[in-house]
Amino acid sequence: MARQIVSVVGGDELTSGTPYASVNPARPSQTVADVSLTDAAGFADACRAASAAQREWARVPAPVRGRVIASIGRLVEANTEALARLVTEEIGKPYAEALGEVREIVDTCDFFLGEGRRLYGQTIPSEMPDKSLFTFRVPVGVAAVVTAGNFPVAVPSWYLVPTLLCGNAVVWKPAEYAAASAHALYRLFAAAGLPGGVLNIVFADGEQTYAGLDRALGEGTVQKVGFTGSSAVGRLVGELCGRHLQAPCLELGGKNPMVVLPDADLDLAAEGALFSGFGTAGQRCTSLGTVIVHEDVHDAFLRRFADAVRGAKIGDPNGDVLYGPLLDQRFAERYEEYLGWIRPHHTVLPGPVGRIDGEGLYYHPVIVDGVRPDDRLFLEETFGPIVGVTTFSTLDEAIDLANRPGYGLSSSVYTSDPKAVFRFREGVSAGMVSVNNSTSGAEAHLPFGGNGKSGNGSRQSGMWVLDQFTRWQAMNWDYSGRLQKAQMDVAEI
Ligand code: UN1
Repeated sequence: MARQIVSVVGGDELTSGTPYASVNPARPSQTVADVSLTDAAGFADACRAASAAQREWARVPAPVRGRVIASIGRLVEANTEALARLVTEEIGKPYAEALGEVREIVDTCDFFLGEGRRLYGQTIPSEMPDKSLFTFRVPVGVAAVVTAGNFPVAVPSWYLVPTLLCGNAVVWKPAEYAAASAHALYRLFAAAGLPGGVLNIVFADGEQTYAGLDRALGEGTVQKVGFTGSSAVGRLVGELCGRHLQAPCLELGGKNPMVVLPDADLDLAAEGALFSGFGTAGQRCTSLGTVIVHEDVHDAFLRRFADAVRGAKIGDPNGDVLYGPLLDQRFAERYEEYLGWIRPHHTVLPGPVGRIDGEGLYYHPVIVDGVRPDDRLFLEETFGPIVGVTTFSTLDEAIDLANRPGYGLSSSVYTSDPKAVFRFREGVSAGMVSVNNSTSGAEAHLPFGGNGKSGNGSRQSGMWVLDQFTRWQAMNWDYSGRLQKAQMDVAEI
């Protein structure tokens, strides 16, 4: 029987709402969860509940909040297999990758539990005697976190863990098609002893979420928005936040390039292209978009890449496969539109294009050789198992091509020349650069994020995320007993 999933606000379940079925994309006739979606008013209520709970949570000493994070990590670790199985069932992610995703939550908890004993401020010298200056990190208040379903538990943890650690309350709106996985993670967080109202989970469709967020921002019950999803929706979220004078944390799409220089290990490059282009069925924001390969090694690389793709196993995500089905029907439909961007000047490898016969949302892997810089396939994110290939003759040209689509999330360069590595790093607009490695596979303690159409420059993960979910407060303390005026009473020597 399918699970019944409802929003939880201030510790209470919201039982009424619009029904939505989250299905198994490997067998869409199987419902994984019957979800009840709330509306804009429900979303705004959750933000009010979070606001009411936040002040008390912020007064819990940060090291004690760190212990709660430690408990979350232990609970997640103890439930690794069950959570990974559920992720596989609900979004079709291969089980081995789903295990890795759960591991990433534990890594994130491991990193931040100690931060509860740091969260440092500073002492700063004053320009006047008998006066001291200090800085403190203060929680922003309530964070509204809206996440995608391709990483239904790891990427949300990148927000939830540091945000809660810093003393904020959270309203989390996960993707509906990954509701059961999100709800399972929520329950583990709640079981670790978070007071009611500090973490709220709300299921709602995109339109109601947007309207609810608008209302909450207007009421002053949300101080920071975190959004992971498409560049198109990220723009709407950014505009909405801008109207309320807020800068959101945006983690958006990518058209991530892989540059293969003539001295590259071509076997390694082909293996990297296979994993970063087709792993997770190309549905990571860090997935490879286009291989930009030097003209002298194009044929030799393409042969290896096509052979690797031909040998890839696609199928039941519980088995040993490179990838399983696409996430959900709506992604399959959108992906079929992107396949329409293939043009007569393209060469398609290794074989058939489109849906694989059968019930699940399985698609053939596609390499498109000969993409040109003005092709849609070169310029736009496709979020599916399709990778373009184009050529270059100089490194400057390769860097230009890498930056042309205007995203700037991840990138990779294959070469054995350190000079080329550093020139590439300096020239590429991406927030992340891999050397002789996949575009995907970021680790939980490095800054993660992009520029341009990939985001507004905010970074998640590691200590950098603290600047998103805390604000600096400056304090000065004059113990001279006189009114010392800054700039006017500077001490003389
Ligand atoms: C995403 O696709 O939204 O770097 C995040 C990676 C993962 C995270 C991807 N650790 O591939």
